[in-house]
Amino acid sequence: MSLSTLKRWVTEVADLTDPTEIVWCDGSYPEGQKINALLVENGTFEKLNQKIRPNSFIARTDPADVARVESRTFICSEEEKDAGPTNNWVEPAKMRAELNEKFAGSMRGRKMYVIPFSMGPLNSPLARYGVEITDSPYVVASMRIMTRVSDKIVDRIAAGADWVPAIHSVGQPLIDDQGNTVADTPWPCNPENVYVVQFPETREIWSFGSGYGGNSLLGKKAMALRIGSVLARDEGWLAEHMLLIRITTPEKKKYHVAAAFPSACGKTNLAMLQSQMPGWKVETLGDDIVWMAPNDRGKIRAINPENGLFGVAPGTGISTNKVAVDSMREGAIFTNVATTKDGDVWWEGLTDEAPDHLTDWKGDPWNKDSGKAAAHPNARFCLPIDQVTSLSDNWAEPEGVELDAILFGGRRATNVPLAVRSLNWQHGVFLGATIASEQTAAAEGPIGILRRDPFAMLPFCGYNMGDYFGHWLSFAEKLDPANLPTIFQVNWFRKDENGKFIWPGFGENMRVLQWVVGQIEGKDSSIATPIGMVPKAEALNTEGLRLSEEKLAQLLAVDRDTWSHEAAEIAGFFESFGDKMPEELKVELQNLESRLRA
Ligand code: OXD
Ligand code: MN
Repeated sequence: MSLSTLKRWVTEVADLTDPTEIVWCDGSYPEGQKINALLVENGTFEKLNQKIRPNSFIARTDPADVARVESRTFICSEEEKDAGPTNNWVEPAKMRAELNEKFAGSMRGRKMYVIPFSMGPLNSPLARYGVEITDSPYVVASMRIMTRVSDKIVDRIAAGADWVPAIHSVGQPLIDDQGNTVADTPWPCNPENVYVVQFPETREIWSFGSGYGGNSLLGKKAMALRIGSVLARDEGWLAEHMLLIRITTPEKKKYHVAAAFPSACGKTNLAMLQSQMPGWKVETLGDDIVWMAPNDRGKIRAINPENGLFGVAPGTGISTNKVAVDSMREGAIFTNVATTKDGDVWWEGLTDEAPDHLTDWKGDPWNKDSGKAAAHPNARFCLPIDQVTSLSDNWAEPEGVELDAILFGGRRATNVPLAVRSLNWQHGVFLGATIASEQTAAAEGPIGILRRDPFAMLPFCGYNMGDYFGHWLSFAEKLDPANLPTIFQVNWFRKDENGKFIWPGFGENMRVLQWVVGQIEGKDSSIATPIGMVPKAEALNTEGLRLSEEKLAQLLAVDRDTWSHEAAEIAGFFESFGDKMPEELKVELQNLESRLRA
């Protein structure tokens, strides 16, 4: 591709959307100052108290534009079977016609920003470039944090680098069809007409109607995961919904671990875990997305392609994730949180007690008797990753870090033990393919109501998940299996008969990481069960925990009856992929069934 292709595309989009002006972003500091000032002037941003929280802002969205819209997210492959049963699909030609109609004149009266960005360090062999066009200054401000925005990317495109085109409009023009000027609102959007569309063959992204998060910051879910997974399939790497950490042992050995969990299962917390174990340290490399590829030593190396954090605020607090709270002391954008009378932020879980006299996320007065949440449950904090106090010094290594282990997890009140080591790569892929998270927390009895969320990628895989499983399996053929990371399954959420969590979680998850490291180092600390290798009770460090022998046994138990039910349920799930389901995983299921019978 070339500069003329990029320029032609920008002109075509401008011809279609009809903005007043085209602004090329360069990623510079003055550009950031200017965009933040404009957002304050527009009423989208409110400046927080600069003494308490310097250089930080709060945005309150339209109450109808508060989350990713999975029902309006589409994978428009040429053939429906290539989107697979887990994605919404519309024929590309039909979708293009609909989008052309929506985008026609959609930027009238607004500026159109062109944002050249890199996912990954610019000079990394794993980096990929994108260009997002948007009519939302909030998107510009957020993309500047979440990705590496730079005019250098335009130079690289001019020199022939590939790039992913991504078009976004809030869908609220300021000039109507009759040519009359319409007043702007602090959070322009068009929630009745949301589209988040990926065209995998042409590697394009089109997003309309929403200004929020993954719907509009197109480097994140749309490019780094949906289009990213397609690039990864075609080029022999993996684009995953994972955190990335480095663990240092008392012997100063370093291990790199990636972990996939569905939303609301504690990815950001694990990424920022503070070890209380003498000599053990955990450092952060990423909290949401990992790209990994074989290196020339035949190992899997990994990068975090993002440059910032866009984390869920509620539940992030001084007692649960102090690192996150310390890291957002300045230079942060908060969205849909509550504000205090001093001009600071607050949300449920930040502190045990809510302060008096808050303004809630909708801008209304709030107090403890209001009977509703002060912050929206999906309220977010957005900050540059280099502010994270637990950041690892190698987080932006262009070559990435060599991965030692991959963890898969979900929220499971029953059935799934605290930790399981896979028997081999193929069995590990089976563990990833069968991740589930309970929709309801109660779920006592055999098996709760589960949503299968394979590899925590259900809303993010850009192609047929059956093919995606096959792609994961192929790494055992491409690389020496001895060089592949060891795959584990973990579950912090098992409950006892009274519905109480058995495991304390949070910082104590370090104890599970210690066991994981022991397994990588070949320690004799696990026993075989039908579902894989589970920690020997005496091998798990429980010193100082109030965890009886009986509770520990409950945490590690593998019940053959409930697992037989689960195996039957997995069989049904696998059937939904028809002939796209890899034989190897059906064999893994049969192996599980026969181990359960043995
Ligand atoms: C998500 C996110 O929804 O990271 O997974 O925003
Ligand atoms: Mn995520």
